[in-house]
Formats: sequence, structure tokens, C-alpha cells
Amino acid sequence: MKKAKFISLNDHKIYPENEMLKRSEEFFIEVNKRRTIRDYSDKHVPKEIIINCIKAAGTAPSGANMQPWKFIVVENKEIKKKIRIAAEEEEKEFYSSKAPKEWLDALAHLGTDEHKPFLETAPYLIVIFESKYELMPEGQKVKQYYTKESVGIATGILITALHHAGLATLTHTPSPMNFLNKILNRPSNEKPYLILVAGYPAENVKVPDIKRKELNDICEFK
Ligand code: IYR
Repeated sequence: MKKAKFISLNDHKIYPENEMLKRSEEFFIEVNKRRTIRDYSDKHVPKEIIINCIKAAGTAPSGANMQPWKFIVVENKEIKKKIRIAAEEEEKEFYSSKAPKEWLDALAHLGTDEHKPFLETAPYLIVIFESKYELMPEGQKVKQYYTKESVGIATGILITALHHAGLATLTHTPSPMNFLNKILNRPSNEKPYLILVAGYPAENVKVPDIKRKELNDICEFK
């Protein structure tokens, strides 16, 4: 068993309370401007920006610090096309037969359908995989813990980092997504978690007229 080893905490900055208040307000104002975008410009985005955002995502806490995530960044047009074709096939089934009426009703206000042109137009598809276990060189499987939670937190940081950098995103989850293992040549221990579409919004893009819940509806103080 590995022994715990501790080092000093050097980088945690303490701010005066008025400054914390200002920083927290400003952060809310900034993230509150984020909207999910389904129509993208094909304008190039420097890869370094994406790299920095993925580095930010990689700072997420994780079960037993196992960091059970993998971010596959797809820029290649042929690969994006393959992903679009496979995703649209699943979505066609979803919208035409698989989805119960209740689900389609719940989605109606978003105006989505089986067509996913953004999978080709957007400069980046960041395909996020969740490692259910780690595969060691000799073939042993090492269990990972709280993988869904860990990858979810990392994805949240990634979305926030991309927004902070000035990019739009869309979380896309065609179901099932195993075609991603095949297209991206990922091993069987990696389970597709979601496709994060990233780029600039298309010019004059429209977004659904939807509202966020009020603080009182999402939070209680005891
Ligand atoms: N995957 C489909 C359907 C869909 C499902 C949910 I839940 C959404 O919030 C949005 C869409 C699609 O992408 O169209």
C-alpha cells in the first residue's frame, strides 16, 4: 500500500471579503452569459486555446485522484464527417421511433431534430471518455471510483473555461455512442461520456427563449 505524503499548500490566495464578493459577482455575470449554441461558424480557433481549457478541465477533483477522463480533440474534417454520419443515424432512430412522446414533448421548446450539421461545421469536437477502469500494460484492470461524477465535474470546468476564453459550446449525446470508440480508435475501458462541440457561434445565431430557475428554486439555506 502507498503511504500518504503531504506537502505545503502554497498557491491558495486569500482575498479581502469585499474583493471576494466582487469576484464572485463578476464570475456569475460572466457565466450567466453562457448559452448552449447549436449553430456554429467554421472560423478557425487556435489549438492552444483548446489545450489550455483541457488543462483547466484536468484540474478537476476525482475519485481517489484517479483522473478517469480522456479528451479526444477532433479537428480532422473526415473524422468529423464520420462522427456526424454515425450520430445522425442514432438521432434519426431517436426522433422517429425510440424516444417516448413524453421525452419529445420535453424537448420541443429547444427545436432540435435529427440533423446535426454542427458536428462538421464547428472547428472542434472534444470527445470526452470516461475510464471505468485502467488497463495496465500486462492486462490487469485497475478499478476507478466515482467516474461519472469525476468526468462530469471535469466537463463542467471545460465548458466554463471555453466560455471564459470566448468560445461557444454544446454538449451532445447521441445514444448509444459506442461508434465513437470505433471511429476514434479508443480502447474498451473508455466509455464515451459526451461530445463537446466548441467554436464561434454562427453569425446572427438564434437561441431558444428559455429561462434559468430562480435562486429560490435551486437553493435553500438551513
Ligand atoms: N440527443 C438528441 C435529443 C436531445 C436530448 C436532450 I435530454 C437534450 O437536452 C437535447 C436533445 C439531440 O441531440 O437532438
